[in-house]
Amino acid sequence: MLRKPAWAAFVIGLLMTSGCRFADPESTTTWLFDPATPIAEEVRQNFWYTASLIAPFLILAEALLLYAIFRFRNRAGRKPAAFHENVKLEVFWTLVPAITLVMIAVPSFRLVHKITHVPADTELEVQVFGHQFFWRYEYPEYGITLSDEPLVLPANKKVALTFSSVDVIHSWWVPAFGFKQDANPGRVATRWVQVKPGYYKGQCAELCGALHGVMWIEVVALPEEAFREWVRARKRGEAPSIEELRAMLSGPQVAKQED
Ligand SMILES: [Cu+2]
Repeated sequence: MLRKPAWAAFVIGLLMTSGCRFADPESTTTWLFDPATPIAEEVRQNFWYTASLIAPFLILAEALLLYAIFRFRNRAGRKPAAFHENVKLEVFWTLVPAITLVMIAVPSFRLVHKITHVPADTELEVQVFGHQFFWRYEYPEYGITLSDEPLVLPANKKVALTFSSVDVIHSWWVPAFGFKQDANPGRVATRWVQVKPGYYKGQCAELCGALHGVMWIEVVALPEEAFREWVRARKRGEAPSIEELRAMLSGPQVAKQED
């Protein structure tokens, strides 16, 4: 049985992990519940695939452990078993996990390759810079800069994102996009997204200083026409608020796509 402090830690842990999602309806979106990109969909598939391959080992090992504890427990007059080696059994329990690991590794590496290799047909590039303690986004094509503002993306289009930092290491993490990318000073990493229309939340995932905890990330993926409208507004020097951006999400464009 768990002792009191262990129970307390267990319950607090449960509350903390559930709080991550359920305490705040506006909380960070996740790859498991609301994957927003093809990559995130595949990450979720890969998770269930891997979990289903691993689960039998967990269940079998725990069942055998319980069986051994009860079946072979010490009783008066019992002698401990004294046999050594069982080649057949050892070959079996080496080969089966080895094959399983290969079955997990092959699709996992394929997926990592897909995440890290930007397809040739991206339609836009956005440069992401980490700052203590906000994010800056540059759209070289449009001459637009967003500082400490939500990232605005064209929905359903492939967009290349480059990550870098002007000071310390940050990490750009919108869980619903299925990847987490460090933003390193002096280095550029490239990833890509193709986001469903919507509003997504994330957070800096690399402890970067005193205000790391408030280094939120907000992304609004606008349908094509709304995105063009936003670009025009931005070029006129306007800066639509997050409320206005989210209102643009529920325009006729979105309704059309849901048909
Ligand atoms: Cu940071």
